[in-house]
Amino acid sequence: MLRIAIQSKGRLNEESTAMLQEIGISVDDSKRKFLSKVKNFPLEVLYMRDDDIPGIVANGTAGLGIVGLNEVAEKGFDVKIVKKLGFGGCRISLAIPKAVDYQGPQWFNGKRIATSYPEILKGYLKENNIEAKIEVITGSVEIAPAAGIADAIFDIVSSGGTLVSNGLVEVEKVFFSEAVLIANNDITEEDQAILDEMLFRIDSAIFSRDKKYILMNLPAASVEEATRILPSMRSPTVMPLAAEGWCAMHSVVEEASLWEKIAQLKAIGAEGILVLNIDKIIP
Ligand code: PRT
Ligand code: ZN
Repeated sequence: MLRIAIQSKGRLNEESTAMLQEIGISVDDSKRKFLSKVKNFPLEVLYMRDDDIPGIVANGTAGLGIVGLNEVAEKGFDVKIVKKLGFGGCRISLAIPKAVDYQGPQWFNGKRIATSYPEILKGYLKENNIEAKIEVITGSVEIAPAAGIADAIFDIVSSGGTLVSNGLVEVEKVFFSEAVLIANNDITEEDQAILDEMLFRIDSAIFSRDKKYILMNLPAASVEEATRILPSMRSPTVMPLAAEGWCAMHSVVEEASLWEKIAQLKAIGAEGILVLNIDKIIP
């Protein structure tokens, strides 16, 4: 039975479960369970600490895993990165006390840097010819400079709020991460077919994200212009209305440009504009 390892609790747990739900895989999310079977898909879900996921996938205990790219890079296990999933975005950065007059990465020469990501940091220091001492800490890295344990930190940053509240500034963004789907290098043909079906569904879910369905009434004379404003997957759907000289147009629009498009459509006479959520798009 193909297994997928996901984080049992923590930042990626909810979104990993939601991603599986989104692709029609109903997960029994009682977190007390270590292993749970999926009812409507040939898959078992294994709940683990994120640190253990790359190793468990590399040794084949689970064929698949969802984990931060940072963990995969840090642990160095040989696994296939099958898909970036578009959630859990963060970066690992070097940060220093804000009073320091920082001129560039050479500042780190001879300094002590606290981190939970020694391997990624080693790679960066080597690439930049910096000799620094790495202090490995597994939690609350951001307090290390104030506690006198280190001169700087190398830690995960997302909004930057934690750095600010600890009097630190981010000076080098070193590694960009997000949640990824990883796979064992030697999964069977049968498991590969299951993975392919999952990937097909994931692509559709990612494609549907941040898109809205838009419909409106429009003077027939404006259809050409509206088609330019709303380039759809192939072309927008246009239907005549009972009222002479009017038609209805349906299309898909990126949420980011929604209000800008609405303004343009109103300017060419669009009325009765409806914007609806999309559940799935199969391109
Ligand atoms: O118990 P387990 O070992 O499974 O979990 P964990 O405590 O090791 O990891 P967890 O749940 O904190 O994070 C899991 C994964 O989420 C990480 O490996 C990253 O891939 C991803 N991720 C995304 C983050 C963040 N954003 C994040 N902001 N992981 C941690 N943080 C922490 C960071 O360490 C720092 O303390 O949040 C703080 C910074 O956040 P901002 O927003 O203040 O900058
Ligand atoms: Zn962890």
